[in-house]
Amino acid sequence: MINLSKIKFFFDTKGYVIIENYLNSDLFLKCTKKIHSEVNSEYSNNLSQIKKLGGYLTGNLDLIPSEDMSTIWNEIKKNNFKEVFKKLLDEELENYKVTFRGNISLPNKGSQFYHTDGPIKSRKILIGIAISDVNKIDGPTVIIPGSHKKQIKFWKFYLTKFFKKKDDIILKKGDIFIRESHIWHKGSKNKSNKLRTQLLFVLTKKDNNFKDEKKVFNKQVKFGENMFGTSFKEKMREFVSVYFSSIYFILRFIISIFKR
Ligand SMILES: O=C(O)CCC(=O)C(=O)O
Ligand SMILES: [Fe+2]
Repeated sequence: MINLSKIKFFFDTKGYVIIENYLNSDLFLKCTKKIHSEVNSEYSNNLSQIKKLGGYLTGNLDLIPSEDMSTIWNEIKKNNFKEVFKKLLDEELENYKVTFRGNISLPNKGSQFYHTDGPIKSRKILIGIAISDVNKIDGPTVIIPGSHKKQIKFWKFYLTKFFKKKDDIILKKGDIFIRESHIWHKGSKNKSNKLRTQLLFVLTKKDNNFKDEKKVFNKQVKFGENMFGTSFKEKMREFVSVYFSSIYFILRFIISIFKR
């Protein structure tokens, strides 16, 4: 039994929570096995295309979903997720729309700068699913607990970051990891020789124009760009961020001082 009050307290204080062994059905295991093998075969068969994607130099790429993600979403919902969501947010799950995504961190790469995935005012809830265990060497997501409580600029965040506690999100297959999108976090370096794949369900509040359209999926999962685009300008930006990271950092630091 999940202790809902305990996870609610954790979520409110830290801005994230892990619910252990939430998914363990045969259907979940079957889908994750399939996604796992598709990600691996895509990486070995299509590496030349993957190398062209924005995010490849950093080593953290987007996962473009297949229908299996929809099956996994149904498994989550079957497991009383409505109640968990209501407890955490005091809102109805039906009032949120879901987008399927994921993050693939490449072997010996994947280290990002700390960032948020959006401003506090456009609150989104992200549900990450480990499709295999994620230990310290596999490039876990790193979270700054409590940093969801107020909006803070890049320069201010980095000035105080060294004093802050960092939580590595270590996961076992089937754990779910729920977080606020505006919390400070990053993908850390994947020091293993395997791809680290995390599925992501992004929940956004439905607006008045919301229409429930049928989703069209790829036959199997694919890699997509992440954080950086694929244009020449974006490639240059990513190149500087990876190979001249201090220059990139200083520029971002200065720009953020003047940004409203
Ligand atoms: O892969 C991860 O652990 C985090 C990735 C991430 O935060 C992002 O791409 O925005
Ligand atoms: Fe992020």
